[in-house]
Amino acid sequence: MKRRFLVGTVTAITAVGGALLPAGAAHAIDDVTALNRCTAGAATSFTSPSFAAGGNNNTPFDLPAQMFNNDAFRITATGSIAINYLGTQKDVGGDPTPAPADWPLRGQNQYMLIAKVDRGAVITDRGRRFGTNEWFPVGRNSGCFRYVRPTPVSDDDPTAVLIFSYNDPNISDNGGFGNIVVRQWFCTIC
Ligand SMILES: [Ca+2]
Repeated sequence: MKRRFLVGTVTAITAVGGALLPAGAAHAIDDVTALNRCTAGAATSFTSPSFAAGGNNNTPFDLPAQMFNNDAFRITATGSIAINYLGTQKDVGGDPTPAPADWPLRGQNQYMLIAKVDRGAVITDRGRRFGTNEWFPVGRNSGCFRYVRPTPVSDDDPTAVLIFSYNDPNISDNGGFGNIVVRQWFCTIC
């Protein structure tokens, strides 16, 4: 799958990444390079338009240039959802109360925006690893995180999608939507 390499910004992004690479860079070095570009606030390789993630369902987002090993991401969100039929509003950042064990993401803010990947895993800026289909915290700002994947994107193992939901044990009585923007920094050594 060569689709990414048709994107015009790749050359410029690679040059920025290369400048950050020390001599003799090995595979592991690139792990922090895309992440460094994210952390430094460098120009993104891709920024999505704002899109809605409904409070009462799971919303998939398919990256147009796919998700490659060592890509970095940062997701921001605004707005609020209704978390019950009474219409009680909760910001996408959720409540500071940690969610109990039977909620989708134990120990994180109740009702916050959460996400998962259907292939591969993510490692947050705090070093926490969330595997395939494990919800990870997003809220108003996910911070920079790295996507990892042991096998390349191929027809046999196609691209991953990000899936958004909310840290609520029952999303079926929810309403409204959060507004999401996904930022992506392409790996230089994928
Ligand atoms: Ca609910």
